[in-house]
Amino acid sequence: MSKAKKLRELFANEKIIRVVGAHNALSAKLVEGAGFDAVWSSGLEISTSFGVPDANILTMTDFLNVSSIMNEAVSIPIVADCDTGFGNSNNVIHMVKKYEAAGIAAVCLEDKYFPKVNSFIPGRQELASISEFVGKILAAKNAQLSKDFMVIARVEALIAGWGMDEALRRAGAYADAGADAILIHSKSKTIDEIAEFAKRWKNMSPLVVVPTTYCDVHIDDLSRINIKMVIYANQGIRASIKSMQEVLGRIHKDGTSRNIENHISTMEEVFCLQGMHKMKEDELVYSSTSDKIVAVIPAAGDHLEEYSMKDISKDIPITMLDINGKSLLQRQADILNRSKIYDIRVIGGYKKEKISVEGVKIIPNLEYETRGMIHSIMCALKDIKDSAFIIYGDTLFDYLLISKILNTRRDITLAVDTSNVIGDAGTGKKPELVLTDGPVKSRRRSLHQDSLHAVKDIGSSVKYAKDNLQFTGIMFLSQKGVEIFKKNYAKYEKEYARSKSPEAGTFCRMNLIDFLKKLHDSGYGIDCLYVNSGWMEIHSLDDYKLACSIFK
Ligand code: SPV
Ligand code: MG
Repeated sequence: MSKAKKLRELFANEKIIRVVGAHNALSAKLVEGAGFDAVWSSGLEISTSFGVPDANILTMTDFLNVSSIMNEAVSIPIVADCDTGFGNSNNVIHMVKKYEAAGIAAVCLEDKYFPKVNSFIPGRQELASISEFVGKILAAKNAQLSKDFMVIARVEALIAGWGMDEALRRAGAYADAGADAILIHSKSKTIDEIAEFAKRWKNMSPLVVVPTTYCDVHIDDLSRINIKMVIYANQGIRASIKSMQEVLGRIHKDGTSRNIENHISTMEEVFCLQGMHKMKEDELVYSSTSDKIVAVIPAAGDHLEEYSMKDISKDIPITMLDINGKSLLQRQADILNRSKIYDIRVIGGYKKEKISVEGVKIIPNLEYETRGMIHSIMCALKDIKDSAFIIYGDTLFDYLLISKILNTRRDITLAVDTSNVIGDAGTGKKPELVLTDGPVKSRRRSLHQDSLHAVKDIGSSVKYAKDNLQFTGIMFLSQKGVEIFKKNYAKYEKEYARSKSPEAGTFCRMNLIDFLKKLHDSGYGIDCLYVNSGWMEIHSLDDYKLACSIFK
């Protein structure tokens, strides 16, 4: 529905129409947000915002530009203050064409001489002749294309001191010429003048008022005397001037903005008004090229089995472990963001309510206590159609490792470490081992010409030996890789649901490495990217201390 039609419907409605003045997209949005019916594109406000007098100093194009910007920013109609029409009837014809084309619902013309001066400025308030102004109304109504576009005629006789009879005579002539409504303007301190006009007008056409000087009047009183539209023309800009002056004065005086912080809008409110959140949603939908990558971080389990971390990880999931002022998850997100990966989904279970990092989505896994990590991963992966990184929740890594693995572009790629595998000594977590078709001999310093090698075996069937490779907990899946994961997970789930074999129980406790082993055994190619630095896992207190010493 056009905005002009919307405004027509408001006029057809019983209720009084409430309109507020604005001068830019932001103030128009605030008018809409406060629940008003329409925006008054105020000549006074726009002139003030440009720092010039409200006296036809700005051009029609200046006013039209602002009106259009406001119109685009809100879904309620714009009623544009067009002063005297920016010249004679020729200018009015041009003006109506332009304003209507811009989607403005109504224009308001006042019966003063060009150049006008704001109605509240004493002295020169010169009225045009009735015939000249009637000519402008006729021109305007003739120029409009749609029947819904409205032309409001503004009577300035009371402002200019020409009396009630003259005001009524003029209003009658303008209504006869086709004006859709009459704005009867008054600078009286009380409603009496307007009430007398309204009484003698006998509702011949809808009346519009601007209660700036008679601000005591209540909307119900205006309704009672048959006013159809009320325009609070300038209260918005006056509020912002006062508020900005107070805040700026205080910052200047105090030498800090601390004291006014609670009296000003939050940055979040600013972003809301910009439409930032909608933009972010759109970005996810429309900027998802084939290059889009989602990071999935399983972090549902507790770390209580590791004795040295028992006290530290009792109240928080390991992903929220504080590493010198930033959580582990935040440090992961920072590196991923640097690699242009913004869609990060962490699977939470144990103490999941404690997980909070801006921009990171939390996906709950309620079965984390009874099921293995692959189920956690699938909680997130099931909704993903793009490529995905899978990264263990207790793993830290650097930017280079992520860029390297991104360049591989295989379907399933694991980052595996070629340096000496940290053994299964004492309480340490068992390393997840991999055998590849490449050189396996560990070395401190290495240069791999081709650092991608196919998996020959993986998981618990690989015997621990010094020169085996260790899975880092960082894996990349292409779109096809994600599909392979989803398809096979669903297949195994079905198989185990039907079978009574002891393997059914192992499916429940299946970890990522077991799942990879099954994929490998079923013939899927899994590639390993050789790395020998750039990552660490935080499993024990020593690991934690080491991480804290790295991130100063
Ligand atoms: C405006 O807002 O520009 C008006 C209303 O024309 S008034 O300032 O009251 O004249
Ligand atoms: Mg004005």
